[in-house]
Amino acid sequence: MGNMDGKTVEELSTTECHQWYKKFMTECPSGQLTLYEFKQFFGLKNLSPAANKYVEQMFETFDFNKDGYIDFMEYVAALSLVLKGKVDQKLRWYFKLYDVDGNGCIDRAELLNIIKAIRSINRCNEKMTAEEFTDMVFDKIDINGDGELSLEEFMEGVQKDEMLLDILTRSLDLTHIVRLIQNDGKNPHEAGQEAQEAQ
Ligand SMILES: [Ca+2]
Ligand SMILES: [Ca+2]
Ligand SMILES: [Ca+2]
Repeated sequence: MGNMDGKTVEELSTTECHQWYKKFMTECPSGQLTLYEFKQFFGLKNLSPAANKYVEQMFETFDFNKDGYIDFMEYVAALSLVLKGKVDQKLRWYFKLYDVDGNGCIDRAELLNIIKAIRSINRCNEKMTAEEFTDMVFDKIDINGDGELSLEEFMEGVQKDEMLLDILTRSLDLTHIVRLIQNDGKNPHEAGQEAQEAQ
């Protein structure tokens, strides 16, 4: 679980639920979060086109009933999955998130765009370029070598590889958001830096 705060991962207590509700209703009094509000909620500004697309895709996977809004139940379901879900539940969800065109496979272009988007959102400096990283992932887990990752290849490959699992988990690290909710308005950039230093 990498740098996740142990306590918040374990259990979604009533207090936490209440804090999340407060945060949700403060940011979104109508109770229905639009894409625009979603970006504000998560403090996402001045995104690159790739990052923007990633956030839109994330919004769509959180919008379970596909009505174009995230309501409080969807918000709680999404946060619970991200914070408390079992590895295979999360991986299924990542797969859906990464398979942008929804054809049941992740191809190279989809993965590359996602990696670029994640990097621009997290503003992290990695040793490998996004292209090198994508090549490495395909070398490792595209077992039949057809240039696409099936759900099976993705689930098995990532679970067997601690490094990939760690990177994917970090790509959706909501630690700073949880802190923001708990601390009621602490600067997300400070929390983000702490998370990076802890690595
Ligand atoms: Ca909805
Ligand atoms: Ca696809
Ligand atoms: Ca394949």
